[in-house]
Amino acid sequence: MAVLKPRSAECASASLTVAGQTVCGDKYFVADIPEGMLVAVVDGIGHGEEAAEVATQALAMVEQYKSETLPELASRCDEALRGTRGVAMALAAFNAEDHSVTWLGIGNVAGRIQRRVPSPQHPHETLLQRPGLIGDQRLPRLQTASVNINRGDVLVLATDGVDPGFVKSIDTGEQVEQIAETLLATHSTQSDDALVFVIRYLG
Ligand SMILES: [Mn+2]
Repeated sequence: MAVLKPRSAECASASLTVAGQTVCGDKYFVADIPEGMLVAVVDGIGHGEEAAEVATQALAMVEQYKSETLPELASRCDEALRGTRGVAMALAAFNAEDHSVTWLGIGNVAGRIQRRVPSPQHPHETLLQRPGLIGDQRLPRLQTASVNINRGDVLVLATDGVDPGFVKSIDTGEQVEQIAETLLATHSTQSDDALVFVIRYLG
């Protein structure tokens, strides 16, 4: 079974804590899974300790149930977070066997696949963000989408402390650390916690 070795992907993140708070309520998780790699970005609703706590709780569930399908995983998180303030969440699972990414978004975490070489067959892709909240009773129907991914393509997940215009500023020629730092520096709204997670696929 093909597995994404560390050298098959490059990852970097950058985050910003909103002024007046000491902890960031936006967090990420990344781990190997049998078919490749799983990435999660969550935005704990609100700011400060309580937001950070619910984000940590969500990612603990992601870690525990990382081998399940994305809708199952999101449902597990939703059940565990009932009664909390909830999180927005994006999940992306890389499959190194068929070179695909399956992803799912609930609430305001944006996702973008920026092609190294875009073409009519392989355009840039934007994650469908379903309205809603993980931890809410009224979770929308959990629908995943799958897209192919090619060597050198860059996937970015960003919380809503980052202006959606960030998608126009992704330079796939830069180092992943530099992409993350640049997007945060040029597109953070400054009125919310902000987190950017960047992966370059090298499978
Ligand atoms: Mn936010």
